[in-house]
Amino acid sequence: MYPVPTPADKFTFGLWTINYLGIDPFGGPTRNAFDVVKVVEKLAEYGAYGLTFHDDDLFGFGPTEEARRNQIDRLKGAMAATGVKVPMITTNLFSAPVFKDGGFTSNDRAVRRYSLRKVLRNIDLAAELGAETFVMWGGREGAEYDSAKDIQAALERYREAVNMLSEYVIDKNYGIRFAIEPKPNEPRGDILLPTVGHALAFISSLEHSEMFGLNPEVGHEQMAGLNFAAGVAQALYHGKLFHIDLNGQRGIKFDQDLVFAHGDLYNAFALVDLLENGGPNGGPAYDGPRHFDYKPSRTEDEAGVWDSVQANMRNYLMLKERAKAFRADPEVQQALAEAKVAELRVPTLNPGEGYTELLADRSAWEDFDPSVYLHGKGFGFVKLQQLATEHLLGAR
Ligand code: GLT
Ligand code: MN
Ligand code: MN
Repeated sequence: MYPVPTPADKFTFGLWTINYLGIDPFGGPTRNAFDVVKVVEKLAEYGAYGLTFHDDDLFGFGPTEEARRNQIDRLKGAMAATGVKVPMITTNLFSAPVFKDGGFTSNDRAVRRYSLRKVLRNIDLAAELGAETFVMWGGREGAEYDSAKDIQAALERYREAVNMLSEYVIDKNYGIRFAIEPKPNEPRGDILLPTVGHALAFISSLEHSEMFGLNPEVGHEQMAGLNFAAGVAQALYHGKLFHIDLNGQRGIKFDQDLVFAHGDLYNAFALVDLLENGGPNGGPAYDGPRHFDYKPSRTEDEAGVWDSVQANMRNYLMLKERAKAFRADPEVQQALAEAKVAELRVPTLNPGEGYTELLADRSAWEDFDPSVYLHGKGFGFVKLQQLATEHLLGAR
């Protein structure tokens, strides 16, 4: 039996994920979109906590004021009826032709000014719906050709844009934080702020850097061959994991957006273990929404869409159970001790020690025998990984 999700698990879904029509560069839609009220009702039925969306997911690009308000009010009605929350919203600066060279960093200044107005309008909506996080995925902020984009100018324009947005949130007293979502490529040949590391460096340059963090996505780091759980650990280390996009990816290829854990299962296990058990006292290291940003495969009909919604949550909860059992297993505890995993938390220098004391410490050099590390002093990491495998496969 699998565990049953409840709103306390804080599972959220993008409206664009459930309403992905199956369009890819080689073929048109294989499904119709669901009405937002139905999506909210279904999410409530399955035990999810919330829904997220872009402006254009809810009322399309360039709606009349009346159509926009009507959809917002219908969503609010469904939220009130079900208790489903909207903890995050975001703006689409990538679908309409006007954004073909990006929003905040388009070479065309008029497009940049229009983009800022679109985002300001959506920040107001985020505040109206009680969202705490505003995600910025700059899928079109990039280029195909090196000579076509002045990267340093693009970074400066991005910085100018988000500095202004943070001023707006402060002046309006909105209590919203921004989460930048890196992606290496697709739809652009190369995207600005391609990885967690690039985004962290950029954030440190902002005027109100405390208001900016990350919304890393499993597949986006894995598309670049990077270890997602390790990237998330670094984001946590810097206090910058503001939100997270969970999905599945199998290797370095186009962005697959598979169901969470349907890609690199080991890394999904490591990730859930980190989020749930990686805090300073062994508790959760992250308490924000567990947001699924995936695409129900093009092959699925309506039943397949709802199956995939449930699969995301079940996989997370099953991995959470597996990770808990892994941590509680005395053999694992012993293997962790043998592998000296906790020893890395011990500072390398003694309290008050500097290079003078270290240079005087004979045990660190003169009396230290590095030769015993040849054919000895193994760490037993393989044994530990095998224990993880046995827990992951339900053999323990
Ligand atoms: C788009 C993208 C996602 C982002 C969304 C937020 S939009 O679907 O593929 O990774 O999280 O803008
Ligand atoms: Mn993706
Ligand atoms: Mn995403």
